[in-house]
Amino acid sequence: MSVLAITGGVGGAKLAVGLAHLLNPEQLVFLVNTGDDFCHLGLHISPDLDTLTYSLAGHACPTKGWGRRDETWSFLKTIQDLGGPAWFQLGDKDLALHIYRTQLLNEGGSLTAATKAITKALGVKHSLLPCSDDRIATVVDSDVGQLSFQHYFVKHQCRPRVNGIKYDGADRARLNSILDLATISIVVICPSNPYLSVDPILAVSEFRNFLRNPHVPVLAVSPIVQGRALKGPTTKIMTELGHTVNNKTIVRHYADILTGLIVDEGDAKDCETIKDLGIECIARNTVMRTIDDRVRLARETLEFGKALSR
Ligand code: FO1
Repeated sequence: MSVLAITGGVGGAKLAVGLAHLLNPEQLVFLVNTGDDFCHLGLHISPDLDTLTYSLAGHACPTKGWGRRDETWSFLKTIQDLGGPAWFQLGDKDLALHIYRTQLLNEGGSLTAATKAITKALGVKHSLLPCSDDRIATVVDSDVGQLSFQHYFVKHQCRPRVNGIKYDGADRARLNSILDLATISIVVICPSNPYLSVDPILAVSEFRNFLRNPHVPVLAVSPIVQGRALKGPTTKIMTELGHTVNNKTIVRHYADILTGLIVDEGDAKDCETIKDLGIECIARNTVMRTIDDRVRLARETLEFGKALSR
């Protein structure tokens, strides 16, 4: 039996690394958001798959969280000099990955197969599965119109006001066929942005139906710490969608699938309210600054999951 970890970008990848330290590839599978994927300069870019790949391979840029460490920027500088688009920063090493993935896809391979080839080449032993090999595109309905994910997140730096978010293609997308749901004993929702990184995965109907299975505990590590998200636009989007930025909002957001929530120790007072809502709750230090933090929180998450499996 194995643990299935759902993750998006930077925030989720931190816990993912902790889980990968504790569980071997037969015990842990990653299901990764592809709603951020887009075609840029003719290249298929899969940011959340790449963030997780680089994080597990030890190549992630420690300051940005995305892209690679020790990067060079000749390509980007040159395309800027030529008058091309430089708003989406592609380092030279990162660029090679996008070119190679695009080549594999153009040869008829699936995103799953391309990811397998790339993760293997980078020495990643765990299985990183795109949530679907069918197209899913997160679209942000904002006060400046409909924006593709990367235009919202990078080009507009999350400034536009969000009125709604949709996941084009998710209703038709098939769950990754490599994933054998019968082997999953615990599901962990890593602390990624619920609206931008987790919901596209949950929008794949076959998967959301599976998560309603009462025999498989679904745990989430809250991305909210003492009334705010540690990183990214979660706080802003939650507010703009009319919600209070707290753990109760997280519980309500995942209400139909959630078994237990891990809140930060500073929010331990929330556990009583959350238990009254029928969701198990424990408080731990959910701020992951060091690798030891990531491994510790991963261990605490797995212990919580085992306790809920009994
Ligand atoms: N995020 C930015 O804020 N600015 C960038 O220029 C940028 C480039 C980039 C290149 C490759 C890649 O895999 C990710 C990149 N990201 C950038 C992050 C990306 O937009 C986000 O990681 C996800 O899509 C959201 O988690």
